[in-house]
Amino acid sequence: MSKIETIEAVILDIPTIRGHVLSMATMRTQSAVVVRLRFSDGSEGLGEGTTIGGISYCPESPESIVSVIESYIAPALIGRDGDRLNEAVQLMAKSVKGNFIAKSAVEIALWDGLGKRLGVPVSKLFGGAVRSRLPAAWTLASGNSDTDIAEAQEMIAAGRHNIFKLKIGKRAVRDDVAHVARIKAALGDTASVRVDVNQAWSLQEARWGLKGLQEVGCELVEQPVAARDVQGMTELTAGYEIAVMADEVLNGPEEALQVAATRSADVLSVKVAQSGGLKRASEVISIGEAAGLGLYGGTMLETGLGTAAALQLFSTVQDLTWGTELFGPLLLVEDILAEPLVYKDFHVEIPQAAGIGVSLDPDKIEKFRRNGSKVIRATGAG
Ligand code: MUC
Ligand code: MG
Repeated sequence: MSKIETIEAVILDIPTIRGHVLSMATMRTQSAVVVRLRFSDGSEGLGEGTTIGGISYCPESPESIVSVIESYIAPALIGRDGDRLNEAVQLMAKSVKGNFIAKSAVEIALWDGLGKRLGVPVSKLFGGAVRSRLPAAWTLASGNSDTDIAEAQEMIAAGRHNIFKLKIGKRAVRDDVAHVARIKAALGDTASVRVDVNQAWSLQEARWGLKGLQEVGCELVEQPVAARDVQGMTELTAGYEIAVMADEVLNGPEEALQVAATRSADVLSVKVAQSGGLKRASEVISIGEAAGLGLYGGTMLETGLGTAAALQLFSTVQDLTWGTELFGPLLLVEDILAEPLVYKDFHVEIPQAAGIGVSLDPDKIEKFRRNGSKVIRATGAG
């Protein structure tokens, strides 16, 4: 038995390399919640739960993630057997509704601990990796077309990325389409260009948007309308050739099933945090595969820690049709890993060590720890 003895959660505020302009917020800092579980046999597990733009992306915030872990998840889990991972995950689900990112952070740490105790990478616990690296897209979101073009050209020349996701939805639809057209024309066939609207368009705006985007050679549009507008997403998916991807609507297998049943997307953006953990994300993948939908490895712009966890799962997927966007650590001025993830030849490599395969640099944790953000040593009844 490997009893869960302590659960610590800390917020790190890490500046981004440039402003990241999204339809709902401009990020200049990423606030990541890092979780550490300690077990009675001396083993440890690390996890991360991160959202985007404070609380503007979804109902969870860095502060709520810490508070839910401290006040509700830790008391429910402390004293439980970390080797009985499913039991711990079911207990979390029973004690906490929603709050998928908080639960995911702890669930990742449970998998990391289990993998380390067994001496195998987490990918093995999901049946084994089928590849050792994955394509990684980069997001162009400087807010300026010329800057975005220069940035994309540098990325291509450096062999880092040749798939680009453009963040749009802040300007008028016509201006956004012109912005995408300029970038696609400058990059030509050397790159794949996609967009993410982050729910900003009405259905009527989206009809114009999708028509314009497919005419200028954009391949995919992510969450063009509100997550709750299932009917609108179904109409857009059927009405245009451009691929439509579901993102914010997906909080795990339940919504994946709804997307499949309503044909309200061509592609699922699988996000570990948004799904509520690695296991639920794997269920989203299975539903997508069974329904014949395309799959994409999404990100919540995690540090190298959360990114490594996602890599473990995504490395086991047979056909990740649209690749991944696991570039989170590269958007940060400094990552927090002892050994950074390796990005080369337009791919990111899957860490091979036990657990999620990475360890933290303690100096970086100290450097970016939010002022007044204490290390939580939660205790509770066993
Ligand atoms: C999102 O909505 O997909 C992913 C990449 C990026 O730049 O923002 C995220 C969030
Ligand atoms: Mg998105």
